[in-house]
Amino acid sequence: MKRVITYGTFDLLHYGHIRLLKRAKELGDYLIVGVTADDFDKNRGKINVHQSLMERIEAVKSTGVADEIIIEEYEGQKIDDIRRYGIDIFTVGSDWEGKFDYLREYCEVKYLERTEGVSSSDIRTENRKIKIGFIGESEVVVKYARECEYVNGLEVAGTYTQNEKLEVNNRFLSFDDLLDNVEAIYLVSEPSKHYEQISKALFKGKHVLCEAPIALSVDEFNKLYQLAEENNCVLMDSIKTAYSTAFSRLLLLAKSGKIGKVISVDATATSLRDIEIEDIGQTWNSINAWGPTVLLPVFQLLGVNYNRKLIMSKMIDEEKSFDGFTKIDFVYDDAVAGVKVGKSVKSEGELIISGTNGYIYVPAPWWKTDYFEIRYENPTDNKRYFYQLDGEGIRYELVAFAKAIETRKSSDYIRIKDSKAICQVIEDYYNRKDFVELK
Ligand code: C2G
Repeated sequence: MKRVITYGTFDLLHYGHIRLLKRAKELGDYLIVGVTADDFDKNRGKINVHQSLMERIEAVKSTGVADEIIIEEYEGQKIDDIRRYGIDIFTVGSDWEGKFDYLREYCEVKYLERTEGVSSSDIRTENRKIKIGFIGESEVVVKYARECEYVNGLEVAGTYTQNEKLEVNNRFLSFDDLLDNVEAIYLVSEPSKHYEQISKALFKGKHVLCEAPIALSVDEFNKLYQLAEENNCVLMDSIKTAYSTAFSRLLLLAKSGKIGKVISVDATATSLRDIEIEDIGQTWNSINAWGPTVLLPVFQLLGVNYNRKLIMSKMIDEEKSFDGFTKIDFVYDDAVAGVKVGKSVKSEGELIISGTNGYIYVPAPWWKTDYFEIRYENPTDNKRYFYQLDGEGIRYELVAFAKAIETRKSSDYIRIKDSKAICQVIEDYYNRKDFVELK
């Protein structure tokens, strides 16, 4: 009996895939199909896969062509599989011509002609790309626009910035002009402008991805969400850390009891900058620049219903509410949290989640990490975790935004209640509620 194996993502199964599977089967008597695991695809840069592993497996199964389906989870697995299943022929489409010649050492390798004119990418975007525009004064807009290149469903229309020094393609002369030429925007303007700009965009039916915080008060936040709903638009907080694989995995591990019961979450993020007094008002203060990021693990692990908090700030400019450093302590029924942010104070940018059995340690800069450790009393029990992180998580965030637009369903990486709780902390900071000023 001749045994054949083939691999693929098989996202949104189409005629091209089915033709390949049928021809693969005809090469022998028994066909094994390896369907790629989500992580495997993410690691090899396939970030736009629409269907889950289970959906893709079901689709392959429903063709009735495969005799057996396996999951492809790691690099190098093909050699293992060929040996394990006693494979005679390995086959894939001609788009891989030459790439798997190294397998000839283990079995016969055949490239089958790819079916022209059909691809998952085309089906995904229905031949349509979402036009996105960028608004903001910092280098961040350039970074985001660049990351869009990795996201199939998005097309950069241009940027509106008052910063002459930014090197951007296709500069729009006004905010309105930009809005009229796009379907969605990414906003990284100074937070005091968010409310007005987001309202304007939503009124015109444009989807918004906004660098957190979305608004400076809960009232404004609620109004914006209502407006988004009325206009059938997506409104999403942009906190790139939420989309990093390492970060979402460590949350899952902490929630599944790997370190016992979580008792304390401590997060620090600082970026020391020379802050010119005349720039204050244009520049993000510490709480806006870093607050949403450090608050994310606190709210995602301990929830948003804390009993008490204390905000302690060292001001650079009292009148403009510009903090050079802020520390916030939270008290929950059964746990505590502490966050530190700073633009005129430097500290170790680490995240530590302390539990009754051990702790999770994420080294600086934890907000863009691909690595963390779980540490125990007995160091031989310690475990290290490594993950791929492309583009600081920005491209995964853009994929989530594009997906949210297509499905009109907000992504669940950052829950609305977390976004709202972040706005509440920032509102309290501005209102000097639960607040102590350091002299
Ligand atoms: N295919 C095809 N014609 C198309 C599209 C795809 O013949 N129009 C083939 C591909 O060449 C591949 C299979 O269908 O053999 C599955 O395609 P994908 O889902 O795109 O998977 P791919 O990324 O090619 O994964 O380890 C993974 C494998 O190496 C291949």
